[in-house]
Amino acid sequence: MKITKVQAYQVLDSRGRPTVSASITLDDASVHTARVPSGASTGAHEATELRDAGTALAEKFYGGKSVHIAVANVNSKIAPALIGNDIALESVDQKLNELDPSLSHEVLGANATLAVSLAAAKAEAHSKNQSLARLFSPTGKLLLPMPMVNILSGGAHANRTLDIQDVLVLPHGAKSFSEALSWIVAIRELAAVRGREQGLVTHLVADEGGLGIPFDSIEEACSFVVSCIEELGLKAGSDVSLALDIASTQFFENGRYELVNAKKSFTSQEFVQFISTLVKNQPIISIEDPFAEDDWQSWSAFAAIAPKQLQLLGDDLFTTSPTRLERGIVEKSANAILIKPNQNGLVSDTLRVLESAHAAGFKTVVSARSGETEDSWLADLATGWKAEQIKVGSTHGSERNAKWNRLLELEATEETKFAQPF
Ligand code: 2PG
Ligand code: MG
Repeated sequence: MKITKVQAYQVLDSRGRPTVSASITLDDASVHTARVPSGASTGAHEATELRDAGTALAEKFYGGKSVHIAVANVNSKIAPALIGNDIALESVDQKLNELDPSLSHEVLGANATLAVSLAAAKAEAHSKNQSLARLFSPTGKLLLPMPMVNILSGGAHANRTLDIQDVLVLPHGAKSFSEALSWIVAIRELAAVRGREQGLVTHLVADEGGLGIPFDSIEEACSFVVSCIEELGLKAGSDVSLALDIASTQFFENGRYELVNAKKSFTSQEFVQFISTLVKNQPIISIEDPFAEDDWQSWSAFAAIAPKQLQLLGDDLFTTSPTRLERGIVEKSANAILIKPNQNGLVSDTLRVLESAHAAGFKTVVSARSGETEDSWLADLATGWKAEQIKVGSTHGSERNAKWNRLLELEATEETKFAQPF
């Protein structure tokens, strides 16, 4: 099938900020639309998100965040290069790389390239009469990823109620995806009730749907979630474990890790010790960005002493970049990578990063952003790509539940297997 039209326009994400939506029309008149997410705790090495700030196109009331330049790049630069071509994700991505050979997609904007790339993936799946998940995994059982789900939020997503960004849970003892999700909903609900009873502030629902309950110490926040897990009759550490996103780049200042709520300040070496003690004292099975994005030394120092079963997960460290992943493999900085398509800018290049990670024995967690849309493509990508884990925030907010619901749909309608990464 051939591409007859490519059109982008500006829409809103879950924070009410503008983002790019792109549609590809095929010669059977079908239209395939994709919307891109946007982060708040973004890494310095992410692909370029083009916004209008400082240009004549900036819309006053969006505070410079409008995306008309990226939209115009799709409509006037990308569209003419694609119209008339056969639909195939690989060739669309190749064309996008030719139009903007910069690694960070700074010419066209990664928000422009990713929107078109995703629309192309959906359009190719349609042309083959497949779902998006099946485009990448045409035969056999689909692998449903283990959900890593946000219970408490802090950092940039919740007005810094906690020093760290997220306390999440991994329900690795569940037998199915739907059972895993039911445990998580119960844990989150109970956390809200018990928080209220203990006189804590529980009304702040954070950017990703987690509870913005303030805790001065990370240990207290962990213990609170563990008590909710156990009250439900689940075993912390074997049914459900904790996963933390420390997002430490956010509080790394002048070479020190500054925990403002805890009123503690650490050198890199001291923070390696602090993290080491934390993972010993709590049933933590995964820890993301414990060290800042360019503090490579601390990453390798901690990796050398970390418990073997601990997932040491790089987000801002790797920013879904092939070169940064390569360095992390060589320097043994981590053993897992967060995969965010909009940190990279293209679907097929993101898949290549995931494949290199798997080849190096790394675990992979496909992840949404704090600013999301109702689009559910991430669930299909995680499944089709055989990523064994997925992170999309909490179980509140339709932009989050769109992804969980798509996974429930795949579980109900396809031959699937539930991933057991732990
Ligand atoms: C992260 C993501 C999602 P953001 O740090 O992992 O939780 O946050 O999209 O704000 O970068
Ligand atoms: Mg992160």
